[in-house]
Amino acid sequence: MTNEASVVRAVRHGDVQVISISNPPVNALGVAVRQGLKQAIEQAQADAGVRAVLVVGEGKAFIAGADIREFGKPPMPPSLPEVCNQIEASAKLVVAAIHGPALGGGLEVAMSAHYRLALPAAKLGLPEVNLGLLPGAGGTQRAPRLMGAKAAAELMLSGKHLSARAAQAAGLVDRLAEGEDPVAAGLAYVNELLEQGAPLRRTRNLAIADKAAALAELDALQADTAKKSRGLFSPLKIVECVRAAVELPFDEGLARERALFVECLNSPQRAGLVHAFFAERETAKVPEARGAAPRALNRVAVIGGGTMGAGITVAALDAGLPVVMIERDAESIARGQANVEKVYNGLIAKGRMTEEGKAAILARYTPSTSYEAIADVDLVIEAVFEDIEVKKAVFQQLDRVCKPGAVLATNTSYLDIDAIAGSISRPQDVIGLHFFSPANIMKLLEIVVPARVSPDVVVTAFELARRMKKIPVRAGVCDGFIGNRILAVYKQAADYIMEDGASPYEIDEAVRGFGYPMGPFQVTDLAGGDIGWATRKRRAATRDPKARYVEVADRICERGWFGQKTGRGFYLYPQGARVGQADPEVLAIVDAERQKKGIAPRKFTAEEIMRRYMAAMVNEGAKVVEEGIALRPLDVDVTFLSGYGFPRFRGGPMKYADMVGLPAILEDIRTFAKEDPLFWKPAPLLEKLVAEGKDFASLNQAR
Ligand code: 3H9
Repeated sequence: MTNEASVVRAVRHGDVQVISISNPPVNALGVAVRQGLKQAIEQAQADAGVRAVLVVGEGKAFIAGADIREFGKPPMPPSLPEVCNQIEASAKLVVAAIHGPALGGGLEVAMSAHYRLALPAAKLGLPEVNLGLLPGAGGTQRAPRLMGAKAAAELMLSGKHLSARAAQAAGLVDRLAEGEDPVAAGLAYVNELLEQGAPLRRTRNLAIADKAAALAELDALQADTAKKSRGLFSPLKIVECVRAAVELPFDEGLARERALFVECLNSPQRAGLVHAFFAERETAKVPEARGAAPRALNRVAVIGGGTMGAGITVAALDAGLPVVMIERDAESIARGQANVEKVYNGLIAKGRMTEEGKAAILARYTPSTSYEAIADVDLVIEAVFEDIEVKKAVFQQLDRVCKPGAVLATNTSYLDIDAIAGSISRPQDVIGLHFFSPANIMKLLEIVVPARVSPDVVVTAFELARRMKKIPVRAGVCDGFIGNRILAVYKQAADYIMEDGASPYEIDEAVRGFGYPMGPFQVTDLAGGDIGWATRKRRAATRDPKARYVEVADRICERGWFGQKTGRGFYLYPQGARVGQADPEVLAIVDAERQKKGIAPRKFTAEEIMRRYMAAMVNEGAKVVEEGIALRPLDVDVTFLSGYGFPRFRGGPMKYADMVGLPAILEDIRTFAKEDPLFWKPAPLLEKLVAEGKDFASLNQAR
């Protein structure tokens, strides 16, 4: 248990009281820190020998904000707004010296000080919006007074971090200093201010210039935010708070902020977003990380220069790694190189990269048609055609040329990695690295752990993810791993809903209404219907003949309608349009399929569609956890948040299920099972949790 004595220290340097916060890892403002700060400020007021106060953070951060772990628990005094007001009201000069992140409540503390100094590594921001919140300790009232209403609102709406220099230009910081020691730089600044007889400049007393213009700018921002915030609750509340800062006296503005903050705090979106924040940091905590260290990771190779191989190559180059790309012949490697260059040329066209920048990156890129060129690399990622025999042939080559200890990874999205590993002499070095397309952009990396892999190979894969700034999720071997396996099931549910009466357009609309950027049929059209068609044909022989099979997509593919690239799929894309139009011929195909099976179509509301869609997703998610394919429910959540467009404010499918309540989800599944008991088989884990009165969160402790 922390106590205020250890997390906040007050040390006199002459007549300056240095209050330092020491609450690793990021000096979050938990109850002990708030108590400690309050006490230290009170002591400084009472001590006649103290002329000024300097607030600093120890370690890497100034203060990263409120302690996010306290949200949703009963509030414990003093509140942060109270502490901020007390700092601002200090009768002695207060200066904040910022040398690292000063985020959210951390910046609110700094804005309550009378002056702010920033060192080069400072990062200032009000990122509460990312957690479904707004700055709730006076930030919405003080930031507009320091930097202007529009700039303050934009900072809060974007959640962006400003560098020391940018923060000074914006008016948040009064002085820049060199170095890394906030105490030394801070003391010099405090003494200078004392010498000058600088006034106690309280932010609350600063005026906002030209209120009419500020309000007009906020009107425009409000309209823009309403359009862009896609179902998010807190962005419009942020604009409302900044409006209050312009229109109302400071204390009334604070009261308004408090009321709206509490609304945000109590919203399910806050619970979902905070879950997402922590879940993304938990996924790297895997059993293999205990006791194993990563292998060397200085040079990598990518086998294959297609879309996936080129995307992975770019991701590795962007991470600063030298990359050898292997293709089978001169023509293919030229195409591979062109695929890589296309990415950088796109950046140059957008003005986000220079020709020199591109040349510097490509200096680390070596194209080759000879496997001998990868004899000394530390890690190889195979990204060739999705066929087990083709992949095994590549791994034979890798086994032959790679140095002992090289990590041999496959980017397969569903093939049996145990079988690939078993086909060579070093199964302990084989792992799955399932990137998502476009691999240089998409954050998710499924790290697929076969039975015989050595723990240090798993740890090396996580290290690669860290360097590539990917979000890694550990998955076990099965058809589709975590993401594609669950996707296949809810996609099937969507097909059933379609055949039973909803149009693909109604289903897509319901899914978008839930918060997804696109519905499942739009995704099929974007990815290309031929991909799923090929998979369905391959699996036809092994499909359970008793399982319901919807043929609509096959009828569409048989006509050569593969989606956007062919101008029509489930939707019509006239003249290469990116947004599809409803197609009466597709509806006729759906109708014909229904008639063939004797299905009388019925109406589905958006809510009914989503209940089925989500029940299918959650049920399969539970099976994936139960089988150990995902370590914890949170790994399923992160997979869908970062790889499948699941709305972040809902926290992921398993968090969503917890919020709806597992008994309700199970009841839905049992009801649907009356129509189709084969498809709607409740996951035993779900039944067990309901019987025990538990939720998925109870399984989220690191395993
Ligand atoms: C707020 O302030 C509300 C107020 O306006 C109003 C109040 C009334 N609390 O990210 P990392 C943990 S809302 C608790 O891996 P990095 C994190 O979970 C807050 N814990 O490091 C991890 O723990 P573990 C507004 C926190 O160097 C460890 O610290 N502030 C908090 O890549 C290291 O984190 C924000 O939204 C926290 N506030 O990045 C800032 N922050 O080791 C959120 C971090 O057990 N934080 N942890 O897994 C960040 O953006 C990044 O953590 C930061 C460091 C940039 C600071």
